[in-house]
Amino acid sequence: MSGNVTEELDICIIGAGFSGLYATYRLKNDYNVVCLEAGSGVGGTWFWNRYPGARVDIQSVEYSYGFDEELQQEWQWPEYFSDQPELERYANHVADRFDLRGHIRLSTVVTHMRFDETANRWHVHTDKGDHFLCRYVIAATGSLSAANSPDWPDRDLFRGDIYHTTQWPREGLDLSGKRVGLIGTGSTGIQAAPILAQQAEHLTVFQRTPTFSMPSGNRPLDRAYEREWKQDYANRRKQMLDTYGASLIAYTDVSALDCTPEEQDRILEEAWTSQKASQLLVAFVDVMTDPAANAVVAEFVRRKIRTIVKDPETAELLCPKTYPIGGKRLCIDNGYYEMYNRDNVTLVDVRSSPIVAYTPTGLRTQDASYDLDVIVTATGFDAITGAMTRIDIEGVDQQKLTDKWAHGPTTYLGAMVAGFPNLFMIHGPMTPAAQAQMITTGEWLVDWTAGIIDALERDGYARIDTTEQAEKVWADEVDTVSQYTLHRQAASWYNGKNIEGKDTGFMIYVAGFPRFAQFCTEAVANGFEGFVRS
Ligand code: N01
Repeated sequence: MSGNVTEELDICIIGAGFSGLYATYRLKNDYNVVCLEAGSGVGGTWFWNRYPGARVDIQSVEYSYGFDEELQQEWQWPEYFSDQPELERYANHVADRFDLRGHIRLSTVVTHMRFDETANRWHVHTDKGDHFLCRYVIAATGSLSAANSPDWPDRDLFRGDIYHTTQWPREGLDLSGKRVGLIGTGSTGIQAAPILAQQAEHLTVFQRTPTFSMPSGNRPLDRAYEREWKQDYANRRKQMLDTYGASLIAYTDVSALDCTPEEQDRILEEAWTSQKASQLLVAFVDVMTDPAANAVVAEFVRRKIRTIVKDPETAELLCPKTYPIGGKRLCIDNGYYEMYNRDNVTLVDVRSSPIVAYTPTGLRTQDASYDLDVIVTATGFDAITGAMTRIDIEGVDQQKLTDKWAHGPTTYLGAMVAGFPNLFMIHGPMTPAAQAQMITTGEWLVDWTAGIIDALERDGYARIDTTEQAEKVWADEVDTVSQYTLHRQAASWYNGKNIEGKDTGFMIYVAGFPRFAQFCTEAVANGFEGFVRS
């Protein structure tokens, strides 16, 4: 933690993804702000995830910024669900349009941070040798930014190339004539697979857990629809924040259990073809709360899989049967199940016979070896906590964040951790995170955080912290609401069970964004309840 201070700042923002960019915009005129970004470009998730097929699963008129009326009126999305290049272009446009670049330091990884209790300053160090002294740190580090690459032995022996989906080469890959192995069938693997199958000589998909997916229905954005949407944009943004997932999909009061089988089928068929991701999960009011209602929807998807996939054995292997639909995040796809009807695609079950090692020519499972030229690991993320715990963070009394979170994150409102003053997280652990549309809720969270900093400045405080008691109250709320849903019944990145040995408990707030925002707003309105200012 040594070295001379290279720069003094009011606020250090970590991450130039969509929340970090907006935080930079929101704070740059009132404070001396620097935004540190590990990537060589802005966009966060949409900078790193450039694998074939990367595309958002929320309509772009929603999944975009609302802070500037001219921007939201002028920007035209070519497609209903934007692909990665378009989202990266948008992030760059925003950085240029709002003069953010002067504040952003690219290719700069924050390595360690230490809080100086006497001066109430954070010392922030980077891999470039910077040593910033800051009054506040805002970690806009993302929920899904720390890649998870299982460490099977003998990786060095493999003579081909290995790519995690977050490390896809910018110039793309020529896969013609190649035998490609894809490990992982979450949202990422499911998006990439159909395109890899088109490009490669052969695609072998290694599946540990089958995933529920529905067709995305992506299409060119209808200009009349866009015009109509934009006529009432500001109001629509407000309405979005009043919905569970900050998205204007069609919610219902109808219980699956009050419908006849024919009615259930009609409603689910509409949801399946709705061209709105997640619509299946809200087709009935009780999909995520009542196991019997959930089973109706899950069985509907399994019937779809069995109808689409011609080989019965492959179809059966693709049918998820061990957890509720929605327990893991519902995927959207562009021809994923149909892909298994191609002659050049093989599905391998690595649940019954796990991958044990790389070999010089591919991969070995417990029972067989597979010859491959390229291995793609779509094995997800050390989610929610990983981006923070990969930074060496030391708070008061030299306590390390990794020690404090050894058995799971503790936070107050997902924003602060007791003993780590003046450090705010955006979309931190125990927030709705990806349960709610992350650009709009990210703007909301940045505004709420900036409001706290503004109030501290106005009222002459130098330090804000939270307490273990407040963390406990919030943990109880997060835990209590999760008991009413079926989310806990799946091993996923929501509870850290996607990674062997990760011990976190349930890390997402699943009672919806409006209730979450109400807690945040009321805490501040009630004299900074749960916070300690000094
Ligand atoms: O990651 P995942 P992801 N051996 O954790 C498998 C968002 N997103 O990158 O299910 C074998 O979901 C793992 O198996 P299992 C979205 O929020 C959005 O796909 O743990 N397999 C699983 O199949 C999403 O939820 C969009 O048994 C192993 C896969 O790898 C989140 O990002 C697009 C393994 C990982 O799936 C994460 O999605 C993409 C092992 N040792 C992502 N370890 C859209 O907007 C892991 N796996 C559309």
